[in-house]
Amino acid sequence: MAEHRDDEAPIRPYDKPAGGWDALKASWQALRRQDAVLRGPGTLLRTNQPTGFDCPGCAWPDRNPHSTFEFCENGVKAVANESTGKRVTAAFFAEHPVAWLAEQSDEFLEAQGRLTEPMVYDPGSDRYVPIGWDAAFAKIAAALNALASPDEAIFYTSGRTSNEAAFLYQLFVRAYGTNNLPDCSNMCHEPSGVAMTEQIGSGKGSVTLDDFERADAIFVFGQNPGTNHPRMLGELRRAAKRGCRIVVFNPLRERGLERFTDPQSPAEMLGGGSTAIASHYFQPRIGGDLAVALGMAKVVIEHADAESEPHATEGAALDRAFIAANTQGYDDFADLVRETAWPEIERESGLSRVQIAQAAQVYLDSGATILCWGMGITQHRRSVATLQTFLGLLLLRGNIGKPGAGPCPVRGHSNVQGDRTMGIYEKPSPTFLDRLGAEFGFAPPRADGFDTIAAIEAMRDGHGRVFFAMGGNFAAATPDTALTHAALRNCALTVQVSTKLNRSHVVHGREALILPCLGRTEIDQQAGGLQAVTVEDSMSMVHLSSGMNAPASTTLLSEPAIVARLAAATLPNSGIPWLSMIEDYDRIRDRIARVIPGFEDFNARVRHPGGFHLHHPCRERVFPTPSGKARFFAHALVDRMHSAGETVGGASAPIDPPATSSGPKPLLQLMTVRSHDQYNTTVYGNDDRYRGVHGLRRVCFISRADLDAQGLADGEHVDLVSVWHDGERVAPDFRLIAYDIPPGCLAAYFPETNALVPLDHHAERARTPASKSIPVRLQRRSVTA
Ligand SMILES: Nc1nc2c(c(=O)[nH]1)N[C@H]1C(S)=C(S)[C@@H](COP(=O)(O)OP(=O)(O)OC[C@H]3O[C@@H](n4cnc5c(=O)[nH]c(N)nc54)[C@H](O)[C@@H]3O)O[C@H]1N2
Ligand SMILES: Nc1nc2c(c(=O)[nH]1)N[C@H]1C(S)=C(S)[C@@H](COP(=O)(O)OP(=O)(O)OC[C@H]3O[C@@H](n4cnc5c(=O)[nH]c(N)nc54)[C@H](O)[C@@H]3O)O[C@H]1N2
Ligand SMILES: [Mo]
Repeated sequence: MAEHRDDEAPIRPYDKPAGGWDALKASWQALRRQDAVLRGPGTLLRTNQPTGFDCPGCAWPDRNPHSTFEFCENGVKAVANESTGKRVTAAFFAEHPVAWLAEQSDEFLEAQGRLTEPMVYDPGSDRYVPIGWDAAFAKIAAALNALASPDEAIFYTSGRTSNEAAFLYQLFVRAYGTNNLPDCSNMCHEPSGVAMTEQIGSGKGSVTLDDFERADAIFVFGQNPGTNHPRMLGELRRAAKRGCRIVVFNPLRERGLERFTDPQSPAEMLGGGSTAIASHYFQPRIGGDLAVALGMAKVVIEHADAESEPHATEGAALDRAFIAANTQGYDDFADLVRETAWPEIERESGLSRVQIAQAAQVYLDSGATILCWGMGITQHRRSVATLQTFLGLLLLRGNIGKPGAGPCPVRGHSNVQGDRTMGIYEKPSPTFLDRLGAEFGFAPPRADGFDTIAAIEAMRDGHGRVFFAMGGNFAAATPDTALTHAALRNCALTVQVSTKLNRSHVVHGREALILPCLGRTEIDQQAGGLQAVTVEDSMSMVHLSSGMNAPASTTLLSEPAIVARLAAATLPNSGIPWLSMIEDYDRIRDRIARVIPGFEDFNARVRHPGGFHLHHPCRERVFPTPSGKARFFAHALVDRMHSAGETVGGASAPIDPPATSSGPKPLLQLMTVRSHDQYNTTVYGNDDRYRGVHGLRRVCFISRADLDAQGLADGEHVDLVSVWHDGERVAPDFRLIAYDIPPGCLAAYFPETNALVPLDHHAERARTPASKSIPVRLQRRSVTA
């Protein structure tokens, strides 16, 4: 990439609040870059409105469906990128061989604009060439029907797919005969689902935006909303203004969690004011959160043990009535917490006892507490244990099923939660399969399918032979890049349903197809008239989304139409009325209403302004676990079975790094995070404004102490080398930035660093790649740029 001279100062600490005029300016630039200026503002005014489309940015809910447009810089970037005026045509593909495209950056591929017609790979010329839709579907159908078993096919989903497309897609996949439905959730909030389902009987967060107005304290663990959920800052700002305590745990001081100027507030914008967000900001070590939660629980239980009248409720440390009536496992949890020693907690968390006691005091003083988390918690080896300890902390004081309180996993993709609700899941429940089979008159397969990691292994080993992706960018989002690319290339056929060109089109199987589809912002016209789709946000609100831009090309099909036509071609005798269902999406919704509990009378209810809230039993303190109670889980801080070989990162560390290959310097722990100018694998630009980085992405944040200890200098270039039992992996040439980050910890951006994440380094039980705890050493580059 282009290197900057020092006088251009690529590193310029940002001393302003998040948001403000800079956010407006960045949005305007994003629109201009995409030639989206003319259509942009009109398009934006319809974002997250009752008659518009759901923002393809993130899954944070909309405050008020009747309010005016809620501004969000990164929502603007997402919309601008989709409604770009640029086009990738057949002429573009004729000009550029795939080998050449493969050498271009992710940013270049994205910047070419919207895909316009179906293309098929021609090995003779090493180019993508046009193919008609019918021929494309016939080709995929033939490949699927030629497999020895349906389990040799893999059907990935990214979380932008609408409920209607997702429902049809999983129906097709199961009617075809497999549960191989990995999705982006496998790399994202899977541990949240695993932890909470076992613990409270539901994998979804229980809070709504109303609760944000009523909480006394909000804890934010491992999340960077200033960049990834900007509209959440509006909520946190309102809460802070009314005196709610906001306690942040993050190894980095993320600006959005410190100070925010709300672009919605004329007073702040014109008066140059801002609002302090966090009342308390703690910087634990990467992977230190299990220790933090155990430490906070220890303070709470110590208070309870010292109470003279343990049955008094007013001001009591524990909600004993709730614990007795609604939970099980308290005694074991409390014993474990009492046994866990402070020196151990301090060492693993990287925080002092005094700091943890401060946080615990906020918790004890609060009558209603929300606990939010993001990828800083889930993408670790022991994320399920950490989350179950978070939930235990909430249960201690009855902070679930009461106003202003509860767990709040902050989801990523705008419909990732809805896709799961619709059955995009490799481990479907028997009840779901029974209902699906009964509605459509077939016997769904019962064996669990592949998750993302198993899918990569299957392709590598030759028993995953057809890979079909409904959106996303599998080749760039997944871990262990070299291995994953080889696995994809090992497929007989890869198919990508996409809006934009990306890495997954140039890392392909022996045969390959690109199927371009409509985006959220676009008009979806079917035989039965204009169609709307539905989505479910991070707080279980289901609502309509209807595009209003003209499609990027007249050849595009909607995702539901692509699924239906592929299904009709592949399964001509299924008896399922695929093509009739897509004439009018109400017909799909009628089926959803009959198969999925909570969607009764779907078509009528979703047409109420703002949609409807899916019932969450835990809000009424009904816990659909086998025992009917919420469960405490006692997870020891140091997993003694696995602790012998630990060298970095304590509780979330790898279990068996080699003793010899790391040399004399201790390994550091790398977290891979998003910059302000990217949407997952889509790189909008090379700035990370709030962290003070300009024009660079290959950077690595490091503490001064580690620079000294490693004998390296600020600005020096290194290779990042991850150290694992099966060998080393290298990501070359990162510029070191001296930064306020705890010693032993490093941060760099993904996807550039995905090459470093070993496929078998993942969350226990949930199997989410441990992309936030990669053991690395730094290798000085002999020639620095
Ligand atoms: N603009 C924009 N919006 C997005 C996305 C995007 O890429 N761009 N992606 C979408 C998706 S799919 C998702 S899942 C979400 C992701 O949103 P986030 O969950 O905010 O994702 P990350 O950028 O990975 O940030 C993780 C944060 O956790 C911190 N962290 C890392 N390790 C630890 C740890 O061990 N402990 C603690 N306490 N903190 C830690 C990091 O410093 C960082 O602040 O955003 C969604 N929204
Ligand atoms: N190291 C590391 N790796 C990570 C993460 C991390 O923090 N660190 N985060 C993980 C997380 S949380 C997630 S969710 C995954 C994301 O994994 P994915 O969801 O697979 O990746 P995205 O980058 O969101 O996908 C972008 C592509 O989606 C396509 N697209 C956009 N809109 C649409 C649409 O409306 N329809 C269709 N069909 N296609 C569309 C475009 O072609 C675009 O190129 O990455 C994971 N990978
Ligand atoms: Mo995600």
